[in-house]
Amino acid sequence: MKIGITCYPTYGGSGVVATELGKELAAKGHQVHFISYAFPHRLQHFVENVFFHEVEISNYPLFEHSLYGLALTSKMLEVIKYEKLDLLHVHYAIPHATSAYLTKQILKKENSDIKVITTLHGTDITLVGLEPSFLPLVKFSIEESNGTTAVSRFLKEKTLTNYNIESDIKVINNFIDTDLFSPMPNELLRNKIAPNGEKILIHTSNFRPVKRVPDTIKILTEVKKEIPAKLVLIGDGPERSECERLVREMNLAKDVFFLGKQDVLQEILNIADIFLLPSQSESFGLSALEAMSCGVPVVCSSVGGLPELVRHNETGYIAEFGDTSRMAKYVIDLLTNDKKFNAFSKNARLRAIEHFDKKIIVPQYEKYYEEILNQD
Ligand code: GMT
Repeated sequence: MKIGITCYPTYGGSGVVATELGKELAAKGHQVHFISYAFPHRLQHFVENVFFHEVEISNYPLFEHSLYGLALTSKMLEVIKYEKLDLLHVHYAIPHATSAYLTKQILKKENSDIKVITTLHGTDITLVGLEPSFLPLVKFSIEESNGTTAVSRFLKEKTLTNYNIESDIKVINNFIDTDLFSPMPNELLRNKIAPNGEKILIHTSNFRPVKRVPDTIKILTEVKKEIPAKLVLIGDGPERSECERLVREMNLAKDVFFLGKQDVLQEILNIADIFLLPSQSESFGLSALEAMSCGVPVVCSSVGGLPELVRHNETGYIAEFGDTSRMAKYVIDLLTNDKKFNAFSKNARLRAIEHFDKKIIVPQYEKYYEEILNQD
């Protein structure tokens, strides 16, 4: 099969899922063409059967604002025609699903067609898409896709109700390479962060307000009252400066490590005892799955798709969003009970392997592609 994949190429979860999917499909013999404004960061180097087509953005002086959606449409048209694609799979509805719709319409005028699948990831539905100016466009673009998938049951239900969508949505969960993200003790790195045997809490995100990163600092403060602990924060984004300010103000500079954007996440996740995800909104929580796959139990909020991923009292703990005291209690509970901690760690790893391994999920996409291609 020849598949075009459009995604945001940088650090967001949707781009990670799209790129890993493309790599897996290519390894299975499909030809994959990424169409985006930059080289997907998880692609890193040459991969057989994978091609990259960069969307060129015109600098014409009249266009004060970037015409990305239109430039993307032009590139989609070009790649579909010349590479003879069977299918276009776009990740994140805005503006990708709309560009794909426009591409389809132009092709129809030329007596040609392309099947479009849109995968909904999160904020395209729960945040940006709900803005009144975007809502009708997102609804239309989803309904005009030949197929739509959502990364959790929560996201499917949210889309059906909030947008009053008439077409069906298939749930295909996010996935992980459980061989790559696996338990690998790294005492050297661990000792650098926690030289006196302190426990290590970790959080990775894009530091957007929905992630509630300051809550991880509040949790650390509570935990430190009972157990010596450190907090490692990975990633970057709009709230990072505020978090750094908070850390200075609370005199925690020696206990909180801001590592910025990191490429080899699995190595750092492996030094952690607990992964924190206190988000206000989270359609799936890929970062939590990455931690679970490394055998790190998760303490998170009860929002969105997180309860579909994290099993309360089994692979981690779930608390009301914003209830940092309860989250801290859960962390202390786990970190002071070795037997329970080891069981949770084993359960977390097992859940990743049994339900979210790439070997289980990628064939679900392939099957769905066949289904859509065989539709009239
Ligand atoms: O939060 C991000 O880093 C990006 C964001 C997005 O909208 O692209 O992630 C969403 O997609 C991920 C991959 O499917 C999910 O694991 C995240 O839960 C989801 N983020 C939110 O819902 C806030």
